[in-house]
Amino acid sequence: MAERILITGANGQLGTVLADALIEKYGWENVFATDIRIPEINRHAISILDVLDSQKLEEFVFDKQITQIYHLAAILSAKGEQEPLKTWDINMQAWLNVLETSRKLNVRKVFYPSSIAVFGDSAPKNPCTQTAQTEPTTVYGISKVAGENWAQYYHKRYGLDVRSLRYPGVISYQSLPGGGTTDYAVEIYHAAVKGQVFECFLEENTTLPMIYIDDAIRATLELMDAPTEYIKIRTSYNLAGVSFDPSEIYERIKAIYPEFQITFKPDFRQKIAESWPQVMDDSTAKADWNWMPEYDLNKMTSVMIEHLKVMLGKEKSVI
Ligand code: AKB
Repeated sequence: MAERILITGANGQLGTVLADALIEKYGWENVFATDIRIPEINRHAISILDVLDSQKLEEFVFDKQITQIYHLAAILSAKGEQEPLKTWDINMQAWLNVLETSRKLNVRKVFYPSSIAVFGDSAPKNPCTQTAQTEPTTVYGISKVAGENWAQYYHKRYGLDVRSLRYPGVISYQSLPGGGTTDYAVEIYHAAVKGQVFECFLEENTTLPMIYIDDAIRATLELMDAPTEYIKIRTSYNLAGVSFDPSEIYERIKAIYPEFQITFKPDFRQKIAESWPQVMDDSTAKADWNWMPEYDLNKMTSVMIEHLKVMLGKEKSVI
């Protein structure tokens, strides 16, 4: 039987690109990219689906004979702090609806995106190990820890094949992220290509783990394709790409745009960033399902700038 894929939150930074990758792998007729609204640029024929409505979700999964769910809908760390209880409701209830629907309708595989935000001040910063204590400081982080534990519960109790990654900040050119603490590392490239001065909301020496979108998507597909017996962690796997601070990414971009300028105006996101790990230890993912990142800061910067030049109309496509 062919795989039939449901993506929730498909308009988001990860969903936009993951939908392309899944369509390429499984065919457009087998991939259902959904969100709560149709975006201005409708890349994948988005269908409207509010995962908070469990009945609608069940009908959708049943009607379309869904076999795999990628549940990406969530409110991120910085935005979540504006409305903590609403964030908890959305992040948790949607996830419980996905788990329950998957159990009832025998969905074969479920993907849950977790985050470095599950860690707080009690975890080691460099490197942060797979089993480090999870004592998050944000409501987003609290919801992700709870979500990981629910994933493991559904796996142990019902045999549901739920797999999960703790993503670092994702760097992509296809869309702007929204509401995260790591967003500066995408916005800085936009400012450089547009010839603007960049005002950074983190201090210059705030090191955070990041990952280029191609690595993030490949990790997701490789995890989901791995034989079941390889998957030993049923909460969530630490994932690493590249770690840097604002001054390092600025210096890298300045090598390409010597006129580029940055100023620093840290806001409430500084505290969130300081509570997170600086470097992730992803040796368990490497050992269990052969994960290996490909992008370092240099390679990522070149690719980001080449793509953004084309997207922002600064250059004709050579890609
Ligand atoms: C955020 O900054 O909230 C996200 C994340 C690290 O999960 N990018």
